[in-house]
Amino acid sequence: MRNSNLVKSFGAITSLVSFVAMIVVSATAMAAAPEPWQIGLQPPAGSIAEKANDLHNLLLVIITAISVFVLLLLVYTCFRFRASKNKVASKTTHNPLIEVLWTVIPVIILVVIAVPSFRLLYYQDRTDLADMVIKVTGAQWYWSYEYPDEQIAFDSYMIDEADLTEGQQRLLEVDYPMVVPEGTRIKLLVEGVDVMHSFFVPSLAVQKYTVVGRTNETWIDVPMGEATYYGQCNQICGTNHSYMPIVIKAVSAENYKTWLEVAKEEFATGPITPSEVELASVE
Ligand SMILES: [Cu+2]
Repeated sequence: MRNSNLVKSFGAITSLVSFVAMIVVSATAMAAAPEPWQIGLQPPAGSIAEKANDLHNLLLVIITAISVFVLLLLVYTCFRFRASKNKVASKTTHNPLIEVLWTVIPVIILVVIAVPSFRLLYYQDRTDLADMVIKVTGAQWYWSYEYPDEQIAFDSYMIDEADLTEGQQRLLEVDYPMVVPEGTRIKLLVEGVDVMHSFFVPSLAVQKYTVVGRTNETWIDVPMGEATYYGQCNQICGTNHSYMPIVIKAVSAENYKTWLEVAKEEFATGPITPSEVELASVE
């Protein structure tokens, strides 16, 4: 009883902390980026990230309870069985009840962890309800974004530190971000052209390896509200691995339309066929 109260109040405290963090973040123009002295995860954006955050909070409660229990057990054992009070050592070798308990209880804990883990794993794996498709290609050392339905494609390079303007994030800004309309579910087709990279945006809880010659699928659930989501390649991919950030800019439907008009002029590719993509990557 006391334990479940403890778990409840711990859960309440973590929810309160994330709630306050979300208010602070939304008050300072929505930008999902790492912050100096950050301890927890970035505030979750969209359903996948919210579910991942909930699982993280559940695991935090479980792992804290286990750590405290093991610590107390160690302290008690050191005190209770200290040499000065136990001149003759105990010869106990087996205790069936304890042995069953320390096998069954961890199994139950693992099952409690496995059920929500698998549920989330399958939820974030793919969606049938995508509003649009974007093909993401990882290259040494930049990202390419293709919008097959709009027939546009463009490369996205990091902005050098010397060229940053006031308020921009070091090592995280790019010249051409992936622009998406707010409140959409986007299917991402992820591929690599030279070595393995990884498309990782923490606030949207998406991380997918880009593998040469293989198209991986994942999706992002971009919530309502104009916001900038920052991410990075998180697969060690060569010298400039740290210099290929990801920027996803969520804009209103109206602004997206305006961007699309300009983008269609600037980044027109004509119909994209797989063979063309392959050829472009070879050149
Ligand atoms: Cu990379």
